[in-house]
Amino acid sequence: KTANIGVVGLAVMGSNLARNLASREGNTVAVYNRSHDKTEHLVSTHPEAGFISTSTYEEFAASLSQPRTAIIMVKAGRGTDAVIEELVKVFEPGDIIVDGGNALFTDTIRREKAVRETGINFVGMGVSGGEEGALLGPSIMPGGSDESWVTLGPILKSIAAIAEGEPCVTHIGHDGAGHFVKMVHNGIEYADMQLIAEAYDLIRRGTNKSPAEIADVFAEWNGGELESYLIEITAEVLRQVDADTNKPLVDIILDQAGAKGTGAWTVQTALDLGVPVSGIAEATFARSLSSHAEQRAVSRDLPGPAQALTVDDADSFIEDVRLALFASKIVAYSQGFDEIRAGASAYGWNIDLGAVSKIWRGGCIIRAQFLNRIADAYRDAVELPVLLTAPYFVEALGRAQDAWRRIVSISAAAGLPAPAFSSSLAYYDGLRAERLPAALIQGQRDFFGAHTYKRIDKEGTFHTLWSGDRTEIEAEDTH
Ligand code: NBP
Repeated sequence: KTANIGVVGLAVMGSNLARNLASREGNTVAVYNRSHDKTEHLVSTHPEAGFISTSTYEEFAASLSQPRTAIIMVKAGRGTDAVIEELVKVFEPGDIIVDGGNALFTDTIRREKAVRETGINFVGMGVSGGEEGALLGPSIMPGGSDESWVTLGPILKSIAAIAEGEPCVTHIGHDGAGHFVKMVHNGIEYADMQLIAEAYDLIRRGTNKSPAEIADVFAEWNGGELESYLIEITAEVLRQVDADTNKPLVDIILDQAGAKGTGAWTVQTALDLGVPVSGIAEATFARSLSSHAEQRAVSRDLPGPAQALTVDDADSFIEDVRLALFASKIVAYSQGFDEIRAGASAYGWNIDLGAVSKIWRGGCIIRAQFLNRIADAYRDAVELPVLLTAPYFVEALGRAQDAWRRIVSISAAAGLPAPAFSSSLAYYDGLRAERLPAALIQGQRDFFGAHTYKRIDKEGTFHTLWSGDRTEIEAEDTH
């Protein structure tokens, strides 16, 4: 018996992905794990899958039909390099090694280059949707060569989530493109979660509604333009009652948010690319701030405003919060797609942004109705420079902006942190501005560092002789 696909790494993600693969018509799956007991456990608990159990890399390679195709699902980092090193020894030119772990895209670019030298294909593949997604249908973001996509495409389409009849997988682009897009997906996820958390907090403080009552608000929102997995699970979390204390679980959970680093990668990469993903950055920093318990403890007595948040009409306040959330969410996605566009241009990937939005409609954490509107926007204008200037979003922002401004003002006046709401609004107004005070910054830079500036009224690069007679001279362009 030979397998058409193999999985290396049988912790929760690998096991579930292997079972997903095995459940599809026509697939026979070979499995391997460094500690063989995990392999035995998977094979014996899932006889229906018909796995081919292997205990060495040689046996694993021998069990695969050609071109051999193996998906690695191990802890990202050194583990991935260790497995690649072994597979390269037993695979042959034309075979395909896929890394489905959460690799940093620059590692994927490096690995692809190294593996390609051997004639073996290397595909970095983002997989989103957690354990359940891996088992039932994830959103899959493969990079790698066109040649590997020919073999891999049909297999991945068969295991991906389905959204409106279409599998949630597309060939994103060469080498690290898939992991890059997965990284930005996670960054957008951070922003989306922070915005929802700010909305919850404002409603709670503004209306004194209980978490269970706010769960109803989110459940209702989930029936409209905010419909998404994250809004849906927010209602579930808010409704949960702690068995020990009988209090809402959300009041018992320690308010320090963890992070595994993909949000930070998104922001670090955006800084390198010069893309202002301020909403994603605020969301990432908000998690950091929350986790600095000692700093929060010594800051608790800092002065705040005399006036607490007062809300006269709870229903209209909640509607304002909803609109602020929607507008800020549009900004977060617009910034995320801007980063993908910039990454594609910097790394030479040909990424179809509309196709990316479509494969996020199912299987992944940010799955949402709204992504159809993004797909529409890129269908109508492939080269759209700013996503939020597409007609649908312009209309939505026009409808939301007054409420958004009210919410940002009210929260600032009441001393309530709403960093993602307010930074998203500042980004929006920054983009809209006819003139920005960047002109003054250029003047300052020229003053202390002779960094030169351009003029609005004539070509060329200029410097003012600040320490001399303050006349202007034409200068070399030094930036
Ligand atoms: P883990 O990230 O916990 O990794 C455990 C697996 O890595 C085990 O199979 C382990 O083998 C193997 N491994 C390690 Br550690 N070092 C190894 C080495 N040097 N050589 C060979 N194998 C090695 O597993 P996971 O949570 O299933 O995640 C797998 C990948 O999927 C990760 O990259 C993760 O970031 C990514 N991912 C996870 C999720 C999620 O929701 N959990 C979602 C999307 C992507 P052993 O059994 O012999 O120790």
